[in-house]
Amino acid sequence: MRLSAPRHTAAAAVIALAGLLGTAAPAANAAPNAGAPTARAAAALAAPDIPLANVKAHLAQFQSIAAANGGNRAHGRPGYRASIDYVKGKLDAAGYTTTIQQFTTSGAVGYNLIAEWPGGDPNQVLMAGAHLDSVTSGAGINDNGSGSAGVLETALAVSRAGLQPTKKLRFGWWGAEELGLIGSRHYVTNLPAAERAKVSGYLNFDMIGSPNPGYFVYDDNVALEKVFKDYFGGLGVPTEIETEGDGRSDHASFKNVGIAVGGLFTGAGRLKTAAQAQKWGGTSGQAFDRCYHSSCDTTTNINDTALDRNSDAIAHSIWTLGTGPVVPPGTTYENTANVTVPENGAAVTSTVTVAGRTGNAPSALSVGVDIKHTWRGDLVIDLLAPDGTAYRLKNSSANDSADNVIATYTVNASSEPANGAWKLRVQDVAANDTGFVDSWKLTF
Ligand code: DTR
Ligand code: CA
Ligand code: ZN
Ligand code: ZN
Repeated sequence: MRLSAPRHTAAAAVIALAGLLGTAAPAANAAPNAGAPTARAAAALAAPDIPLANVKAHLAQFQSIAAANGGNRAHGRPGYRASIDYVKGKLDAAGYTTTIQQFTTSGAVGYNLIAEWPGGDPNQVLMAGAHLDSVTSGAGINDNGSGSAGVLETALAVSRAGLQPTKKLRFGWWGAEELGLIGSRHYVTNLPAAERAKVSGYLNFDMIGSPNPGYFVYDDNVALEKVFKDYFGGLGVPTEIETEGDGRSDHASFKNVGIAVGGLFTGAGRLKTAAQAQKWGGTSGQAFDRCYHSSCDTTTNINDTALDRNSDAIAHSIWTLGTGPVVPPGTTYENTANVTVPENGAAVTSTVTVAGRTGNAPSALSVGVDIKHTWRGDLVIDLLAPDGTAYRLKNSSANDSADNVIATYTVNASSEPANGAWKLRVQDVAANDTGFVDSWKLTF
């Protein structure tokens, strides 16, 4: 019976710490005195300040485009294509590889713009995006020139910095969001499954400069939410969870195919409460954006502080997630502590802690189990995800009198955030025969 400290915790902590300190940890299950670290994990770099004036210059361009094209930048109208051409021109000049993806909806051609920054691990894609279309009633400067400009200026800051990210940075500007997330859904639908699996996270920015702003953070993924909460915490700005309902912007297209999502929002037509005005300033009883979907959504419909803070938060998220440690596929998280399984008694658990990942666990999560027992048919074995969701690995079986359960199971855990405390739960449900969990591990 092996008696050893659970290497998983130490290993995961070392991996996480190494990611910050810039030295790689040996694999969790590496043999003692394993060779030099296989790859240096990069330390996350600090993001530059995003100049508010630059972001507002993009908004001024969007306003001019709308004025020159019938007063809007809506799907199917010339102002939208002119907006695409403006953003594309800036990115091409900054060294990005850009692609325009066409689609048709409501009888008109729509366009998505995708931009990739050279370098980074193509198997670990970090994506950020914003819808570029407005409604037909106006220029759509807050909704969503603000998000489009914040993402654009962050991409330009990456170029100015000559950033060498650990992840592949990909940016998207979506068409026809106002018609029902059409452009982003077209993108993910046409992204092969193998390519989707490479996207470690998608960050969405739709309305980030509302004139009576709130500071809302999407809570769809714990790791991505934390990046933004930590940023605003550092500013001393309280945040709230974005609660205007899932599915209200392009992140839903990505979440619907199992990609981890996060993002920021400063509010639309809902009224700011007194409590919110107390913590954020502004006017209680008034909408976060009184010009939501209206002709008055112009460059005067922006709160500079909110736009500045959120643009800087976008940069923080790209630098933090894009230059931080890339935990390579095939990393193992193991617990070798022995846990006695009570004979015909209560279930016991053994925990491995996963850290440093972004996104969800894979659809083929490998669960290696090593349980010593004198009648394995007595045993019921489950994998518990960090949120408690149980995945049955093995049922009991009265006739299976063989010794030990030494097996590897594959679990579709793609709906579970990767980071957190995963547990192996084992119960002996029959009399006689005893055993213990010798070790178990997750590999992905
Ligand atoms: N659907 C977005 C505005 C919107 C409304 N609720 C949310 C929540 C999260 C992001 C965006 C929104 C639009 O009109 O473009
Ligand atoms: Ca700034
Ligand atoms: Zn809108
Ligand atoms: Zn919007």
